[in-house]
Amino acid sequence: MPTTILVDVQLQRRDADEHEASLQELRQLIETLGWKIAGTLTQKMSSTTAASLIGPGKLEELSELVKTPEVDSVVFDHELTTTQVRNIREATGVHVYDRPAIILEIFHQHARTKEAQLQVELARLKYLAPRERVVGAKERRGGGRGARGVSESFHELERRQVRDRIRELQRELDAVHAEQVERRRHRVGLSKVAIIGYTNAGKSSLMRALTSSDVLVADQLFATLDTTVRALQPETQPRILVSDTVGFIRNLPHDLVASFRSTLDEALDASLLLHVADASDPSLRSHIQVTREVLESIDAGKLPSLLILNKIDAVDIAQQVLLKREFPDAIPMSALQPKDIEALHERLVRFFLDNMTQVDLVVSYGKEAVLAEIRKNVHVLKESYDEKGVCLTIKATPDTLTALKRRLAS
Ligand SMILES: Nc1nc2c(ncn2[C@@H]2O[C@H](COP(=O)(O)OP(=O)(O)OP(=O)(O)O)[C@@H](O)[C@H]2O)c(=O)[nH]1
Ligand SMILES: [Mg+2]
Repeated sequence: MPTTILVDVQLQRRDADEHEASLQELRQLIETLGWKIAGTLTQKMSSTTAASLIGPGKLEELSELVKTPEVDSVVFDHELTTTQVRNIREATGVHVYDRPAIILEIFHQHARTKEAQLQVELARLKYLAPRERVVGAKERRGGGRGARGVSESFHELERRQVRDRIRELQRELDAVHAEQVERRRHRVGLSKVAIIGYTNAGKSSLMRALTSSDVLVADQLFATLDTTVRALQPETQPRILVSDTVGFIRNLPHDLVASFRSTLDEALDASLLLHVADASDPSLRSHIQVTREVLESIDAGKLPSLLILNKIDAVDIAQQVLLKREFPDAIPMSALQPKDIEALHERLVRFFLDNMTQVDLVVSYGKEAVLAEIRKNVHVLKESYDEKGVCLTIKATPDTLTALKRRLAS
């Protein structure tokens, strides 16, 4: 089993509770990977050093610790620069990870679909390749005259290969995305709800319960990487589609956010966001904050959303009262409680009905495909025929109407 030493860098200016929560989360991330933590080295400091983050004395201490035979890496609870990774690796002789690198490793392990695999490879190349490459080139440099020139051309070659591969991955992903956009464009008239929130909040559990599906639920971080879409069950007229997405986490690597943007686009496309938060987690507030920030960063901050305080069964009554006062508009519930699911189901149906307006439209002959879709997915009140086509009176949300008009005009 890969075994690691955790380096806990405590900067004086950091909030103590926040720091403890973040460190605990990093432990959980490492466990999710299936790695063992052989020990923790704590370094309290007022400022970090540019060369190796921690001071030379601590670095020596760390080098001693990694001499334990089974230890093959060190993980820093702090983001490291390329130079720092290189220097620490040189001093210790083992792999060096920081928080973003660990998250990337998990995504790498968990990617199932072709798209997720492409996204992760792209993010890994962008984040890890520069670091690995610097180390690799240095190692090969070796002694002797002339060796330097050889390794540098190696370096150049690798750099070009990485660049080419990034371009190729980008092309493949663009093709996948174009296909998805096309598919979404055709899913006209559907009422869509997206489940989003911090990792391990219970999003997939909620998805399962609302749609009677068997998506993966696991007590680990980033169990879900791909977006799944299913119809709300029992089925409603019109149908409501629910999607489950990748979870958010503090300090999500930027390249990952960019790579997973398309996955989150599914959420952007929804009329309503179900923001799921784990009410029993002491870091509830910062989880809600991080989730809102990520939503802002992908321009989804303005979408209507319902805050779900999930796992309320694991919260004591006194705490529940406080939560109610602090989040008066939120829905306290448990994804594992059938009566809570029923109430949420009703609330979702009501949300769409309340947002619908009644309109008349004519579907000209020859647009049978659109007509079939309207009959399936839109609330039709009246239907008659005249020489222009089929005259319908429907009830639909503004989003649906816009999409429908676009399709009828094309
Ligand atoms: N007590 C309790 N546990 C819950 C509830 N909902 C979910 N869980 C548990 O929380 C853990 C995480 O659930 P998931 O549904 O996989 O969470 P997720 O948000 O999809 O997680 P990721 O996909 O990893 O981001 C599982 O062990 C669930 O059984 C709840 O209402 N109460
Ligand atoms: Mg999940």
